[in-house]
Amino acid sequence: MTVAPHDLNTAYQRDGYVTRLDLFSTAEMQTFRASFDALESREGPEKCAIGLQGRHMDEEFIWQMAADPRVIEAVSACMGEDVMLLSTHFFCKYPDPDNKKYVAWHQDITYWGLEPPEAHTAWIAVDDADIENGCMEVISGSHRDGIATHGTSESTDNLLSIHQEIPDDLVDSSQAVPIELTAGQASIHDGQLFHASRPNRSDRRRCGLTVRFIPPAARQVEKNSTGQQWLPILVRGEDPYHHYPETPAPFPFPGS
Ligand SMILES: O=C(O)CCC(=O)C(=O)O
Repeated sequence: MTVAPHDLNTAYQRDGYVTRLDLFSTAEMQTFRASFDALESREGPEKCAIGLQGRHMDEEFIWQMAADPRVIEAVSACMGEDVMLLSTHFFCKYPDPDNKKYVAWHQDITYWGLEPPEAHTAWIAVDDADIENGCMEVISGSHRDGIATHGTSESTDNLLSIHQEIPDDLVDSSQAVPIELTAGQASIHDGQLFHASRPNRSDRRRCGLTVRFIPPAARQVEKNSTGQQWLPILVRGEDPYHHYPETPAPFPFPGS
């Protein structure tokens, strides 16, 4: 991590996100990308677009990315000492000549069923992500304005699980900040931050691994949007709450 933990925390509290964290080297990313490419050939691009969720439990390379000490350290600098890995989810946007598939403005926390409503996401670039191929965009500081009532998009081209969206009149999209990353870099965003992404207008794939984290205090009070119970894994610090069944790490901790 190139930024001191204190500075990372200050920026995160203020803006609701931090970005361009240099986490994985080019060589490490080539290896991870090759593993993703192999998974993609087995599962097919349709599934890979948004259908690979929670696969850190059976694909070791995903666990290695998600639980890497550099990821956990950066996340911990943002959210605190006690960290549970909630889930992982690829957002893989393929070249989209019809300019259709997008992610609507939303706040993650509204559909995860957590109380208190706190979660944090590391978005790790598997491929370079830029404006042309539909990188994530955020509204800086929007995590401080509370939870917005979400509607449902008329279009099923909104890739989100239940097509949720913040209505246009609640988002000043002229203030959107593009989160451009090169492969191996990551951003971290607060679960209450407004974020979205536009269609992939390039001829390049744009794949990112989102890794979701919660503090142990956040218990599940409702099913999440895909109807599941979460099974988070403690990856740093202590869990004094025991809200969840103890779930062991599926593979050895990276670097152990
Ligand atoms: O990768 C994207 O385009 C959107 C990611 C996202 O919505 C999320 O991390 O919750």
